Amino acid sequence: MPDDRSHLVVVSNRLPVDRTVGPDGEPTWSPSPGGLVTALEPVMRSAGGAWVGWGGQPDLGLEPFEHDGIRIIPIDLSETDIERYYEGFSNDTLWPLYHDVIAPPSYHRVWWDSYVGVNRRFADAAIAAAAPDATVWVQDYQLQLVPRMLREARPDLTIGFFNHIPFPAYGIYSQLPWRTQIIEGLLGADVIGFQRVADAGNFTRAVRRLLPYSTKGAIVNVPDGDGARQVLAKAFPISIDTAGFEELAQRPEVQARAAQIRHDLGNPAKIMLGVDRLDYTKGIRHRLKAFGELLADGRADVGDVTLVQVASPSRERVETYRQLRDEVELTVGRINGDYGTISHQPISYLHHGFPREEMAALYLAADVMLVTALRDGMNLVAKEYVAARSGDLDGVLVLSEFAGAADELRTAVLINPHDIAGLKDAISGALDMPREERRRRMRAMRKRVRENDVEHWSQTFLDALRRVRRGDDLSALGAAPARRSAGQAPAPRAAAGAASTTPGGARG
Ligand code: GDG
Repeated sequence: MPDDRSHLVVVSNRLPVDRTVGPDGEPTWSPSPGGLVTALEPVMRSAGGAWVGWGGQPDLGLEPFEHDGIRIIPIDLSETDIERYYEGFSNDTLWPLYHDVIAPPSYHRVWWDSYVGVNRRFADAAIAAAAPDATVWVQDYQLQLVPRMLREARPDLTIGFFNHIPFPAYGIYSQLPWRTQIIEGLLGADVIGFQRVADAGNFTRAVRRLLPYSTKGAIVNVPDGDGARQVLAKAFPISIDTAGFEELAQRPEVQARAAQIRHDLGNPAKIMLGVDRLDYTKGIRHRLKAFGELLADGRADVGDVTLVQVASPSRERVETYRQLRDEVELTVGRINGDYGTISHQPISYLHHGFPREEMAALYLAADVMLVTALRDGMNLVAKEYVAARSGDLDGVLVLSEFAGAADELRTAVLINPHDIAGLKDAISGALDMPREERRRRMRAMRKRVRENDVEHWSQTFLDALRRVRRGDDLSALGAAPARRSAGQAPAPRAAAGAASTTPGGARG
């Protein structure tokens, strides 16, 4: 029997494809939208890899299959798994906790038990799919226990983990009843990637607080047999298929569509755009509040400025998300009722997803892009907007400093979304910004998004993984001077063969 195991296996909660059943009752699979898929698909296709993930619906009972050059290995989730592991522990415990408790996290032991069990199933599938000495790249907060499970079963594997969302400061992280198990799960990896330098720092600080392992800069020394192995915990800011997006935005039909959108909105002088999953981390309410006040103050006029808000449906069975939808739609209704005219609505609100071409046309039509996240791992929308505007070097990006993208897109109009007065001034300034300044800012951002595209991101990560595994000198990869909180002692947790803790050092 031929060995169909793969040398590169990606493990993520969702498969990169969505299942739809046609009128003839036959299921078909199409690429699914979303940050992670956008990011990894090109790498996987070129490597002929396997992708382990859930198909998005309960109890599908599917066998592995091939799709567009990628071997798809579906994991079955029952209704109970979805409630406890996915909607519960992943999206109602970890998601709010890791986004700085913007919404209160719920802690339930049955959810945790389900998280452990489902992580085990993903790990087992990856173990079966991986060829000897293969590389397994685990994605995101839903699967933080998988790296250790893989290492215990298959020490031959090279294991990477990438966290797409922020990693919170220890004062917040420490709420988690299972905080040590999660850290131990992650430390099964050779490389743990984060979006921002600050996230990686928060992680290594959590390691020092919870385990008697030494750290040196980005390196964590994890006991392994009689010795220790080095784990690299470092920022690898994710990006987009920049060239693909630039090409899309240059297509004549997409440009024509952008002009049509402006026309259909009643030719306002300025179009502002928000594109988000309908999620409380994205700061949609803050954005609406600022815009509503600008209209109330007479600093924006309904005939002149239109806000297009795309709010893609998300996690609709989680109560916090239902409440958010109600609040957002109430606010949109109020603003449109208060300031709308027969010919103009201040807000064009769209609670559904769009094809990529339409997204690109929206980016091209938007004079001002509003990214007002209260906390966001990266925010690919910000980078897509920049790539779409590479051709005309026009448009203004208003970007929250709480989004990972703010570390790279320094010439955006950076805002604190909690500061409504400051946000109003920033929006007002963006609407009035002179052409030359718009060009200057966009040009600098274009340079950055071209240099760090998704291919660069994945190659840098996979290269770091190879180097750690080979035991290379890691100083070039971020083994900066040791850091430890003043007077901070590691938790007295015995671990046989644990390396000594980092001596003295800077602040935490
Ligand atoms: C997580 C982290 C991190 C959205 N609506 C439609 C659509 N999209 C696409 C966007 C963009 C992606 O989905 C959203 O990515 P974001 O990065 O903005 O946000 P999350 O979904 O929260 O992603 C985030 C990301 O992972 C990657 O690491 O940046 O911080 O939270 O690509 O364009 N695409 C289409 N139609 C839509 O209606 N075609």
